[in-house]
Amino acid sequence: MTIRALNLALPVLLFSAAAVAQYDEGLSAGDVIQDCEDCPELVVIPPGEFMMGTPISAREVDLTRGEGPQVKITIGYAFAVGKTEVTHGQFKAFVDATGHEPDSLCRVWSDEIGFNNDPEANWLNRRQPKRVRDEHAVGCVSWNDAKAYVAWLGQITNMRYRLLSEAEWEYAARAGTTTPRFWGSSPGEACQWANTFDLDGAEEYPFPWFPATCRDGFADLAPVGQFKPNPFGLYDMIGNVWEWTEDCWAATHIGRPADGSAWTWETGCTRHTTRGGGWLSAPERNRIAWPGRDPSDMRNTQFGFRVARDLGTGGSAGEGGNIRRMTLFTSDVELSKAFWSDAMGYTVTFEDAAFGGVETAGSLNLDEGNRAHFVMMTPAGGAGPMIGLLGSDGDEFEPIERVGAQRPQAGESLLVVKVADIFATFEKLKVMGVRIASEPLRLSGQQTSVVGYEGTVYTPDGTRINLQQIESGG
Ligand SMILES: [Ca+2]
Repeated sequence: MTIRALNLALPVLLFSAAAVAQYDEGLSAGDVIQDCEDCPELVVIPPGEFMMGTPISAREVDLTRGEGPQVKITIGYAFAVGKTEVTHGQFKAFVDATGHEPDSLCRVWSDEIGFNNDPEANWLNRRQPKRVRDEHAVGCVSWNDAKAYVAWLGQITNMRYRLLSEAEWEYAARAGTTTPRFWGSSPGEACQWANTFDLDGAEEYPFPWFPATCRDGFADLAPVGQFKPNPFGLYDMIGNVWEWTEDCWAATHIGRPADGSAWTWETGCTRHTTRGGGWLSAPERNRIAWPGRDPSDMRNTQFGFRVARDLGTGGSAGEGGNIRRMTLFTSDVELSKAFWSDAMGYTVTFEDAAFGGVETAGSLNLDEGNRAHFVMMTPAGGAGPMIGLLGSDGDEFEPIERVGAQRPQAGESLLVVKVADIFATFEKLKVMGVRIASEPLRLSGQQTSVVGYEGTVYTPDGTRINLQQIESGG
């Protein structure tokens, strides 16, 4: 489901002569979207350009980390960025759904031995905070864990979720500002904007560096979103947890892609850039431009991440999860309407007058110009007429007659045709609260004359539905 919150800039724009730029999915800068109940909320970020890094003449600049000289980056596309860091509760939903097990061993603080790689510490038990809540930012997760999480989000939503590139991260963090911190220059003003190492932290933790000379109310990790957002409406872009980015770390910005894409090596890399500082880091590292350089499998109590997502539909990038067409058949018209409009977030026009010509309310997750159609077919064997939904991702709409040879057998209540990733569909259904009766399994093709996958689910009202992917035909 796509939830659109009020654009925060709307009251101003109402009195402005300038038109509000509209991006894919009909979204504007500042819109907040959420693709599923457990998905992170996202803020739509406009295209733009900025100078990445820190001027070499700046008072605070760390050339050993490659934060200078500056390079100009032009981001020619709007995209969506996690409003907050990924939370413990959101990561828990991923672990529950997938069984993904982040490794134990996390770098934490101990009053007895200081910083140490604790083999008993993990994302569930990070020592700091002593008792983790769902609203806390997730921590003790590696770059690999973060990549697995965004891949899963892509699968269950069929949206292109990913980590931010380092350039996108800095662009989003700056939000049009050019100062070392998005509130200005002074680390001593951090406490209304960010959870950094402060006087509250210094009372509890004897770290060997100076705190910011203010009190933010948290000695260690904070729940997300406790401080003022930056001008883009993003929270904790400085402080709380460090955020993994897609990029390989490099000792300079010279040579990096100028279009906002991630800078990575064909051979892969062992160190990725982390950004934004953290609750225990020194004030000079809690700056927009200061990059961490950390091993992909490293876990640290103050290391988490934030997600990004491309606008527009088309499946998860790199996962082969594009849903090109999907067809749902059920003999229950009302169930079908409710299932697709409520559960999948589609707006569907019932083109067949027999079904009332009704356009359902709600959001349309297909690109402009794409269509989703309910179609009717009469299966062999005397069962009653069925209706289905045929959607398109931008390819020309293909009528159901194309798959006439694959019509369902009598007694089958539903057929999904040419869903590119039936497993992604199952994950999506799980998130919707649909009970999975049987996981997708490969068919022999004996009964359907095709090779594919099938599984059975129950809708929330208990109706049994068979799902099937057809690999051939069409
Ligand atoms: Ca952060």
